[in-house]
Amino acid sequence: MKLNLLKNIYREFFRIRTIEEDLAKNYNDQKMRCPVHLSSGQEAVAAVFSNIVKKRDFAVSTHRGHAHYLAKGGNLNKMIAEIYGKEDGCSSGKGGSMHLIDLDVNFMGSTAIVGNSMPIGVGLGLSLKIKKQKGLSFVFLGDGAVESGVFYEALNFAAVKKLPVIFICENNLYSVYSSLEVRQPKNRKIYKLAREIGIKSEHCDGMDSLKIYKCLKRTISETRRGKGPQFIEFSTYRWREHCGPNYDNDIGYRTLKEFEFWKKKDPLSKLKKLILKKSPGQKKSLINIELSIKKEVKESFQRAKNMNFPKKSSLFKDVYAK
Ligand SMILES: Cc1ncc(C[n+]2csc(CCOP(=O)(O)OP(=O)(O)O)c2C)c(N)n1
Ligand SMILES: [Mg+2]
Repeated sequence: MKLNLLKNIYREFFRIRTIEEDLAKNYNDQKMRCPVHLSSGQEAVAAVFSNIVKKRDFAVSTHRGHAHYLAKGGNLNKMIAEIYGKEDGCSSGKGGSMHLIDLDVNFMGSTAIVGNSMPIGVGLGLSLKIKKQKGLSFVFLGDGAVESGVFYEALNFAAVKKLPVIFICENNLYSVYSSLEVRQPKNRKIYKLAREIGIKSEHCDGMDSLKIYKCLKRTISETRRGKGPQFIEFSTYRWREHCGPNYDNDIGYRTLKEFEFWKKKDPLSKLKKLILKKSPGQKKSLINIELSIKKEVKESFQRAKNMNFPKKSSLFKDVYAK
């Protein structure tokens, strides 16, 4: 892979990681009053995705959607302001971390209801097909969403109508505190389930940027050429607690050994090592990338903290069901 592409992936990856970790650092100030589901540890798929997706493509996501919003080109200042509940937020400060949307870049929304964005993403795929427009619809989902009824409906409809939809399942082994073993039959693979529903489907290591790139690139180019929907299951792992800024390895639903096994796979440091091995002279350039991102993110937090809350008079604005 060309050095420039590797650096672009690194830039996006470092940016997402910095934002998630700064959210964690600032959360205990009690100024963000919405729940946050951080993706630290499992951001590699989003970082690579950002370097392949086109602006005209649609994307929808889940409660753990910061990385997807950013990777699709969502506005950082509006996301941080939203999480602080401020009027300049991408949902005018009324949605919080789990209701991100940026129509300027076709990020069509994330929702808190597990599985709920899948039919929206499929509907967007249908609209592209009916209007004969170029573009794809990307649906991000977690392994837990596979247990919702709408999973089958969404995949079935996309398969029958041969829609330009790509389902990206980030399997981080857990739904809240329940591991896959207690939720889904032993030895049943998620990607095989999708295949049985009638969608071309594969599994990929979600902790290796190069493998992710190859897999996404091939899949996306096939669907762009009209080959119908696809499903990719990426194996990955979240570092922090299900919801909130802390680590929760003390509460017993997963072992420290398991956590450390996955932590060692950190795809961000792996990518940095790869770039420096390929071209040791890049050290300074990577440091500069890191410094400018840290500055951008710091300013964004400062900006959000200084903003106004939505006015009382805007309470019923943008509300569709009264
Ligand atoms: C329909 C529905 N059921 C249950 C919940 C509670 N809930 C919130 S997040 C979550 C876990 C979902 O797991 P997964 O899809 O694997 O995503 P992850 O949190 O691992 O990213 C659950 C069960 C919900 N929000 N919506
Ligand atoms: Mg999960």
